[in-house]
Amino acid sequence: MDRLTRMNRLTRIAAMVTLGAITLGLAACGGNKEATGTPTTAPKAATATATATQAAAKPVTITGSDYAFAVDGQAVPGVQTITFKNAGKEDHELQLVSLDQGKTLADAQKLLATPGAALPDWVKFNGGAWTIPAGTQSTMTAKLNAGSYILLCFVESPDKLPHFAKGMAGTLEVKGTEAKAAAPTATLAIEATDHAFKAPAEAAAGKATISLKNNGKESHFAGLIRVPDGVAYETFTKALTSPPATATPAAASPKPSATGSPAAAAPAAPSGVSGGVGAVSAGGQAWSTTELKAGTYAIVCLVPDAKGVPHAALGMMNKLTVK
Ligand SMILES: [Cu+2]
Repeated sequence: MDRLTRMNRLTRIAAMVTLGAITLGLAACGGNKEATGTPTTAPKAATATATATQAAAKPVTITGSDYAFAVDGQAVPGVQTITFKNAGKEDHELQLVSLDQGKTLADAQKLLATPGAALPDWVKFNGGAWTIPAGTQSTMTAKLNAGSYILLCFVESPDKLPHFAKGMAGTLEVKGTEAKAAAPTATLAIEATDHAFKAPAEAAAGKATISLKNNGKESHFAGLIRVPDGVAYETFTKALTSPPATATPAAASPKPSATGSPAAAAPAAPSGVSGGVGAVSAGGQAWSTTELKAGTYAIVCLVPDAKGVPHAALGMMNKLTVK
């Protein structure tokens, strides 16, 4: 439970804290006017050019390690699918963020200097690949405009430092000829409101294509966490949504046994994170594929409200049975 508690804690770190920690430049932001050939090109030739560009477009893979993002390939405007690989030893996620209204890193830093500030309209969450375990991979799909995006990992290390503060804050430049790819067909379609999920209660084991449509006014994500075999869903989710103040004594309560019982060494247990769709701003939609195995999962949103309470504790937590 300890890692889940940590995940819970990290969500209390508002997004503005994250953005303020980014030390990369956004000079290229919005400067991606791509030369797509001569404007006088006949429509027929333009189509041929677009086709050739798409055929030549290299699939985008973003690899997360401890602690950095490495981007391979070129993301283009339109429906873009990105493979996310976790090559590290810790859990990692890939969250896409953009700054609207001409805002820059300096604006984000000003936001950081205002503790407890509400998330402003100009910070947009564009979906992502929610947390996956070391050595695994997933995909994320989102409709992207040309421009500069920020890549973040909110996962917290045992030392309590979030990964974005350790180097997992990068950029993704989206440019070039718009892709004509269609949006994925979801096998697990989820809709979010403030604060509830409308989601299927069952899913088939294997590759799931998850869609998250945000019909709320706040930002939401849909993370999948597998409940450990032998643990009741209610027990698991209660621990997940318990405030750290109560979770900490509970976690510390088992007395260390003389034999060093593995049961007491919960922090070493897998967190159960199984992918899902990263945070999406109000009105947005994004997709992600992940592998599900038979068992019970919790679909959760751990985005904090204005008081720091994770949405899961407000009702954004659904049981999903996979068989
Ligand atoms: Cu939420």
